[in-house]
Amino acid sequence: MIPALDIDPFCTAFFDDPYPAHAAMRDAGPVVYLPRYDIHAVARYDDVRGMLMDWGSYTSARGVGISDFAKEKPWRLPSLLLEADPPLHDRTRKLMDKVLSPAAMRGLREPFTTAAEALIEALLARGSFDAVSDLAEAYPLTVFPDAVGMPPENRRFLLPYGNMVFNSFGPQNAFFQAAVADAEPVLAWVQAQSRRQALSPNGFGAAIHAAADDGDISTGEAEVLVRSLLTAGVDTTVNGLCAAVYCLARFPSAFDQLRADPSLARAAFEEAVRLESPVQTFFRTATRAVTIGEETIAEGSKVLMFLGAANRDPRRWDRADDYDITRRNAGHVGFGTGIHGCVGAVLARLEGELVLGALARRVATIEIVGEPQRRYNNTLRGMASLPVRMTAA
Ligand code: OVV
Repeated sequence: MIPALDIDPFCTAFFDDPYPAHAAMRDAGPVVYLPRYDIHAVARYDDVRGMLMDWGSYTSARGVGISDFAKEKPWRLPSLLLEADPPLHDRTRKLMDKVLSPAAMRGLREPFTTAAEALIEALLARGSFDAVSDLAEAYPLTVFPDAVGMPPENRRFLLPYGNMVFNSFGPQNAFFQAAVADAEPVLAWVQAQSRRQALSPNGFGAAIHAAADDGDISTGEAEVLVRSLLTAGVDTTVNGLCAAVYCLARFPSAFDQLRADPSLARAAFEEAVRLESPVQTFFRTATRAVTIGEETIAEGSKVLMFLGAANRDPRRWDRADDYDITRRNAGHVGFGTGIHGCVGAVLARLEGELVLGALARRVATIEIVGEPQRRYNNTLRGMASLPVRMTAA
C-alpha cells in the first residue's frame, strides 16, 4: 500500500513552513500518494535523484507541472528543453550548453564583478534596504538581460513572467490566477523580446539565433529557446541570491567564515541553494508502470519530486538544516541533475559567487531589521521582502 497523506503542497500554510510536511512524506515511504491532487510524490534524496536520472521511465514531455500534456492543452507552447525528452531535448540542450559555455562565462566575469561591487557599495551607503528588491532582484535584472542582449526598456517584466510560469507548474489555484491576471502585455513583450531583431549582436540571444543560420534549429525554435532564458534566468537567481542573504544574516558565524576567506563565496552560494532550494519541486509523468521501493505506480501517473525535501533529507545530510559553507554539498539537487540539470547553473553560480564575494570583502555585518515577507509561488521558494541593515568592513 502506498501511504496516502493529507498534504497540500500548494497552499499558504505549506509555503510558510514546508519542513514538517517534507519530513512526514520522507518518513512515510519512498513514494506517497497525495489524494487532494491525485498525484504521487517522492521526497527522499535517493528517490528524487533516482527519478531525475531516469528520464526513460519519467518523461518531461508530458509537462513538468501537474497538468498532463497528453490530456490537457499546455498553458503555453512547450519549452524545447524543459518539456522535451531525447532526442529533441539533446539537440536543443547541446546548443544551449554551447551558448552558456565556460568561455562565455569567463567573458562575463569582469562586467559582472564590476556590477556586483558597485551594487554592494551603493547598498552600504544606504545602510538599510530591502534585500529582495534592492539586491536579489536588482543584480540579476541588470546583468542577466545585458548578457542576453536585451534592450533596457521593461526589463522588470521578466519578474512577473517568471512568476507566471513557475506558478503554472502547480494547480490553477489563487496563486496561479493572480499571476496570470494581467498576463497579456507581459506575454506579448516576452514574445517580442525573443525575436532576433530585439536582441543585440553580442549576447546569448544572438548566439541562439546564429545556430538557426547554421541550420541546427529553425527560427521558431530559436525564439522558443530564447524564451527559456527569459523564463528561467531571473526569478530563479533572484531567489537564490535572496536565500544566500537570508542564510548569511541568520548564520552570523557562517558570514564570519566567509569574511575571513572570501574564496568561500561560491561554496556559500551553493549551500544556500541546497538549504533553501529556490526551485522546490518539479513533476514527471511515468511512461510505464514503475516500481519505487516496493510499490508500483501506474503508467501516466504524475509524480511530484520534492527537491527541497531531498536537499534536507537526514538520510543523506548530516545536520541537514544547518547552513554550513564548508560542507561537501556537491550532490544536492537544487539545480536538478541528469539530462535536465539546470543549464543556467553556470551563470547562477557566477552571479552568486560575485555578489557573495563583494559582501565578504566589503561588509562587516548583515542584520535582519524587519519582518521578512514570504513570496508565495507554486514552485519557487523566496521572499517578497527582507529588510536588512549592513555595516561596512
Ligand atoms: C527550468 C525552467 C523553468 C521554466 C521554464 C523553462 C525552464 C523553459 O525552458 O522555458
